[in-house]
Parts: sequence; C-alpha cells; structure tokens
Amino acid sequence: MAVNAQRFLDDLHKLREFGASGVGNGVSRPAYSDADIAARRWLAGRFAEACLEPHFDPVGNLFGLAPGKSLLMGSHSDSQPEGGWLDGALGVVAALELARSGDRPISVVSFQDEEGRFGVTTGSAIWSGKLPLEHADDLIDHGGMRFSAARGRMRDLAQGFVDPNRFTGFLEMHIEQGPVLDTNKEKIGVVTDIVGIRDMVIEFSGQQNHAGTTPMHLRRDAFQALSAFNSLINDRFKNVVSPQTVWTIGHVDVHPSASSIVPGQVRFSMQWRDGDVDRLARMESIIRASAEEIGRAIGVEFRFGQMLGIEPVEMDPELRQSLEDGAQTVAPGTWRVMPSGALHDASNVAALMPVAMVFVPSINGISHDFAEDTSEADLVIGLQVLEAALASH
Ligand code: HGY
Ligand code: MN
Ligand code: MN
Repeated sequence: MAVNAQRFLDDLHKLREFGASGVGNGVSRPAYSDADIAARRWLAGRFAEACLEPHFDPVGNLFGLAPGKSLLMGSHSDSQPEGGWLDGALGVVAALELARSGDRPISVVSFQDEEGRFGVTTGSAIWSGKLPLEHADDLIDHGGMRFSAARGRMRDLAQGFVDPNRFTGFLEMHIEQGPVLDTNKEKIGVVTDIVGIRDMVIEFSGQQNHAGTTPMHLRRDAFQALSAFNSLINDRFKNVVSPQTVWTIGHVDVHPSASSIVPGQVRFSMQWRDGDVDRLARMESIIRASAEEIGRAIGVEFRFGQMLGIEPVEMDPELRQSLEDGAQTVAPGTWRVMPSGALHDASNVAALMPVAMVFVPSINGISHDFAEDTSEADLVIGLQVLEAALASH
C-alpha cells in the first residue's frame, strides 16, 4: 500500500496547531510545555490508530511500538522557543505515515527535548545511555526549572525505558535547516555525517554598582568581561577553526539588567560545533583560558557550568545507500550527499544501532525561526524517497 500524501500533510498541519505562534507556520512548543504534552498525547492517539502501541518512557520520549523486531523511524516533536512547524515534527509524521501505509514492521518515536531546553538532545541522550538520568535530573533551564520537575509534568504517562534491542536500525527525515539544497534548487540531501557539539554555561561575577558615580577604572563590570571575552575568543579562534566551524553565544542573562546599574553578573551560553573532536578540544582550551585571563584582567570571578557534548557521527553505510537509492529513484539529478551542521537525535541513537538521515530543503535556509518552511511538494518528495528506500532495503 502506497503512502497517503494528503493524510501525511493533514497530520503535519494538525501537529502545527499545538503551540502555533507568530506569523505563518511558526510554533512555540518547548519540551514539557502544555503545548508539547498535548501534542504528544495527540501523537499517542494517532500511533494507537495505526496499531502501534503508544509508550511514554520516564523522560517523555514517546514511542509507537510495532510488535517484535522493527525498524525505528522518527525524530522529535518539541520545538525551540521560536521555531518552525517542521523541525522534528516532519520526521515523526513521516515515520507514522510509513508505519501505517507499509507492510513491514516500523516503530515510531518522538524524542523529548531534542531542542535542549535542559541539555543537548536530552531525551535521546538519556535513552541511549549517554546522559545518566540522575545527572539529567539536576539540569536547569534558563528560567531556573529543574529537569526532574519538568519531566514530572508527564509522570502520569510514564512507563519504563524501551529496550533498544527490539529495533534493527533508525531512519530520520529532517529539514536541512540550512541554505544548501534551496540555493542549489535540489530536493534531497542524504546525510554523510553529523557534526559534534560542546555546550556550557559560563558566569562572570563582578561588582554591581551605580552607573553614574562609579569611575570606569574602578568598575568590575560583568558585561564588559563578556564583551572582552567574546572579542578574545573570536581573535584566538582564527588560528584553529575551519570554514565549517561554528560557535554561538545565544543566551545572555545580564543581572540586574537595569540602565543605571553596572552589571554585577552575566550568565551566558557558550556553544561550539565542528566535525573534528581535536578542534572541539582546542576551542574548549581557548574558551577556558580566555575566561580566566579576562577574569584576572577585569577583576571578575568566572565559573564554568557542566559541559555537555556529543561526538561527530558517521551515518551507517548500508542504510545511507538505501536512502541514496531512494533519492535516485524519486529525485534523479536533484539530490546530493552532505554533512549535517545541525545536531539530531540520530547522533545519540547511533550509539545503539545503525542510523541514517535524509534532508528536504528549507526555504531561504531559515530554521529555529517562526519563518521556517518547506513546500508541501518537497515534503512529499522526501516521504516518497523514504518509501523507495524502504522498498529497496
Ligand atoms: O541545534 C540543533 O542543531 C538542533 O536543531 N537542536
Ligand atoms: Mn531538529
Ligand atoms: Mn532544532
């Protein structure tokens, strides 16, 4: 039985309604929010209608389990605070459509907190054994909520962890979240490998004081420390990074954040990504040394939070080949192999079983923004590539 493209699109649009925000297809559905939990409950119902056993694990990962051994497919249904309707959701709904339209056993998963409200791809990191649950429970989001309290919001649904040995491999379809396919007017990206990531919170603590009476040379201004730190690492990274290396200070909390007060404390996220573990380590050394130097120079204390990280992973050659065959069948001449600069649950699942990923284009390369979008025609091509890959594998 062939996939039902309209049913697939209808479920994607229905899922978008949970946390619909901003303009167009924007979504705000952070892990463990009311919208996220409602979306997972709805997905569980759709899994049951597809004769898949809905199963929530202790951290909110939602599985739709086929009996016996099966191929696992899926992604995540939580979003960034300002996200799009397709990041993660596409992979979950595509997996559901393939599970309910095909005749081979396929289980479906929507991992929890892939977007790292608390950690980095938290739900699949815990399920894969990379992040011990007792460590995860101490993680705190930028609003000060503990992971243990957040996952407690789903305690009425929680069952045990699913045994990964029931699955033969993992396939994930995802939007590219970058400009390559869109710029080159291509329809499909078969992923070769996923970059590694490091992520931690850094704090500078100086002296809060009056913005009018405190001479500049006597200040221990925590924001000035961050500003000097950022300039220093940008300069020192020049000798280490490649054109593919990225680093981001995405969250900054200035305290007490008042116009007439010299900031006494700054707490910020420091995240960096690359395909080379040695380069990630060298960047970490520069970050730690630069924070210490700035601390001494400006007279502020510095503190590093727990560093989270995921190593770069290669996709499974055999599963990847089936995706390439599917792409060649469905989209000849308009597909390419490519690395992933975005992190995905597949990075963690690769520790348990063979994994592979396929991308569809992101219009204007936009993602992690309400404007994230992909044409419905391209979404259906991605679904058909997965269907063709399964037929040949
Ligand atoms: O940040 C990432 O790469 C993923 O979209 N969470
Ligand atoms: Mn994602
Ligand atoms: Mn994302």
